[in-house]
Amino acid sequence: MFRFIHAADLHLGNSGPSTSGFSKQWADLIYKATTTAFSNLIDKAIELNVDFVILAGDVLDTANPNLNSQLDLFAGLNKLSRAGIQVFMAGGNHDPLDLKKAQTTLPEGVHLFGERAETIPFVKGGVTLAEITGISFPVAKVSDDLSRQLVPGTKGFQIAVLHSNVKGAGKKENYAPSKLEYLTQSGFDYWALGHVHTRAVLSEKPHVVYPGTTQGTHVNETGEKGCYLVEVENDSVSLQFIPTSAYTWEKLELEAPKTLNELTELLEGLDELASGAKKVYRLKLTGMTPLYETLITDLKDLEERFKEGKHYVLESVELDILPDVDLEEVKLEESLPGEFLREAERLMALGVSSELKEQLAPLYDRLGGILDDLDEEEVKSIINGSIALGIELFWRGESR
Ligand SMILES: [Mn+2]
Repeated sequence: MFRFIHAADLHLGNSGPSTSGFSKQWADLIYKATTTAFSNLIDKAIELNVDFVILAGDVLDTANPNLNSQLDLFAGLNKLSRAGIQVFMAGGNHDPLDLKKAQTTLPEGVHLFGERAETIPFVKGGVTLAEITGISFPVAKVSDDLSRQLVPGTKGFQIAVLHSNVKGAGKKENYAPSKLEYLTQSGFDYWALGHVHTRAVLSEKPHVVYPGTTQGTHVNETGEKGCYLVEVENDSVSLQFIPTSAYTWEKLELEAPKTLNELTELLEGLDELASGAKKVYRLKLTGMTPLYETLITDLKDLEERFKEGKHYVLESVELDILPDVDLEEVKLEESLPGEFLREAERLMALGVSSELKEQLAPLYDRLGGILDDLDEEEVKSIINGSIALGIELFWRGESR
């Protein structure tokens, strides 16, 4: 039996979102988060006494890393080395081999794969339990399928280490694309991948795994991030997720408060919502509210006043709100909004049948065949969206 940690996309040196306006405590926590996550990973590896650690690319955030991130990396590698834990590292699109590396040698037991594939045995008690084959990005932009260059060895459990975009696994730029069908038929037992920042097990037997990033650094990287602890016993492989993040991102969408009391309650409740964890929120308020004008006009004050709590900070507050007006009443008014609503209602009654379709015809002609014809529901949803936008513009204009 042996155990290893599979991590990738540590992006050491990435300082996360802007921390302007945050307290020093929060600013430090966010600024140092990628390093904290790395250090959490190392502590876990030592505590669990794993046999080795795999870092599958984008260990550093840039090809020209700052001194601090390089020192952090070497401090971590040294710690693992002293604990007798081997490290197998590959370079990715953010930290390719052509980076201007500090003049230094890697600590004992740390292996960085080169631009040609190589296979290194993992030996325990005189027995080769596994072989680890890997390759690094020679330059930042690789359009070749590097997986084709990796050939499994002959002894023990076969692991491949690669930074690669498996087709269909992520929406990111197509760096070093590879195909899942090829990976699963290549003879390897475990593909230790990096590149996609959301963890995913693409296949079992053989395993094709993205551990995701160890620390979310922007709003699209929500939720707990970390690495996988992999245990191999005979031919059975088990994975356990280990969280490493210093804080997590969360998109909060809440119904806009209707009164000042509700507003206070909502914002004071943010700390409780974090339930003890450190959260960076992007807050979105939605729906109709009598506080429409207040919220729109004084958004900056609101953001500043509730910028942070004990367990959370607000990255930003987004308003997707509407004034709380009685549309039926407005419809009867001899006013521009009244006329607008009456026109919208008229269109709604027409449905797909005539006018709207006529008006949209040039657009459809131009897109020729890309879009299907609109059905009744889609037309209704377009008109409803337009009504909401129109009302919002009328009332926003009024409040200025
Ligand atoms: Mn990455």
